[in-house]
Amino acid sequence: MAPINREKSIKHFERARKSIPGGVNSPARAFGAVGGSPLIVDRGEGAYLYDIDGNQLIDYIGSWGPHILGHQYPAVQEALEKIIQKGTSFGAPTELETLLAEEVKNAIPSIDLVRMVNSGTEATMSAIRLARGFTGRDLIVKFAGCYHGHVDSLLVQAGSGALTLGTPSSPGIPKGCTADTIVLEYNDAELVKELFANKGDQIACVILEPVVGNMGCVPPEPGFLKAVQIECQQAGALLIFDEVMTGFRVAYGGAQELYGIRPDLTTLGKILGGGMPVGAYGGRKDVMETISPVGPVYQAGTLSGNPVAMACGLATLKTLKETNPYPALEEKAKKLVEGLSTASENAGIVHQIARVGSMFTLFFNENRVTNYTVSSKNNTERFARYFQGMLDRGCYLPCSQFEANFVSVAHSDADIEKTIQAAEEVMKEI
Ligand code: KE4
Repeated sequence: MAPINREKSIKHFERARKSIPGGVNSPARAFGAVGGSPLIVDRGEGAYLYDIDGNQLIDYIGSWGPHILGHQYPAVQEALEKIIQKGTSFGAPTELETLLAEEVKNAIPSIDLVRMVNSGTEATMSAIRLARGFTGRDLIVKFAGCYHGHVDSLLVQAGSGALTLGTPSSPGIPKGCTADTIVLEYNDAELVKELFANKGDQIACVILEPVVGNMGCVPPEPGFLKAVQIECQQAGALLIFDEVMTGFRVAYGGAQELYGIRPDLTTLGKILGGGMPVGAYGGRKDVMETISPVGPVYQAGTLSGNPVAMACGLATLKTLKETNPYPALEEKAKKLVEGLSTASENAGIVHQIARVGSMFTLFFNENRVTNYTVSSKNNTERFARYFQGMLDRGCYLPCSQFEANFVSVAHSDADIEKTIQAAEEVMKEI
């Protein structure tokens, strides 16, 4: 079959590289792991992206998570067209911020108070500072393979061995920024218990993705989240669920609704903004009242709670609450991953598939992926061939094996069928 025409994208990307580092405003979009130039997108409509070469692509990235309703969902567009008549930003409180905060509290009962920021990174950075300020402790714990944004203290790669004091995974981060960051293996409750036995009274918080999306989709093993929560509670450390990706995705109340765990703090983003730049952190009243101006822990933001972004997020959350698309999303995503798995099996391709609700990853790996040690053994060369083959058949997947795919309300049965058909062909040639 004829590959899609990428001529204008390739040409424009060369122009972009002359003004923007690597031609992108976020490295995740650069096709670094799959080769070639990224497609330059002209517009999104429903389940589709249209690039500047006029290709229609079934979109399984959804802007890396926000577009659970699909692109240009009518109620969201209407809310945006209405709010823009009033202006864009005032640097003063608006009613919309309160309305969205109330909707977050309604969706996520563990949140008593919530502060809006402008990205998931800002949310996790603020939550970490708050946990340290509230507990008076310095040590923080994260898990290899979990990504929480480009926060200095969280850009840490696990060294060898199980219990590792973090070493920065990027130049520009002083060792002091990560000296108090401990990195453990996800889904290993024994390591968590061992750490808390040794250092529990020094630990400010544990931050984790309750369903990991950033090493590919990795669900928590039974009992893991509860074990972490018990260790935190016994030691007086805070449990932070980073639900930037899972919030309003795997359930309206996020992974904490799905697994019945109430963290002390939750970070949010992506769907919360409906495609506009919004992040948030919230949780226990006594903890959140440590944040300025009520308490001494400082955090601020010029555009935090921006009315345009609030309107977009509020329309998105109201639609999700009123329409409850989750059962249908579950069925649609289940059908898709079953088709992808059958296509892989028919071609004799060793693979694993992990799915929680409408987020999933097809791994080219011989073993079930439960942590980063296993995920790091993914066959990334095969993934690159799979990605390009699917793209040439009009299916736009996340451009890394270490990401999650997202199904939206807008994906039709025909889109799912077309995707499965494409996989049937591609798996035979990779
Ligand atoms: P942002 O700062 O990119 O809004 O959010 C950071 C973040 C925090 N926590 C989790 C669980 C996240 O997944 C993210 C961001 N996710 C990546 C993709 N997996 C965003 C894509 C990108 O960096 O361009």
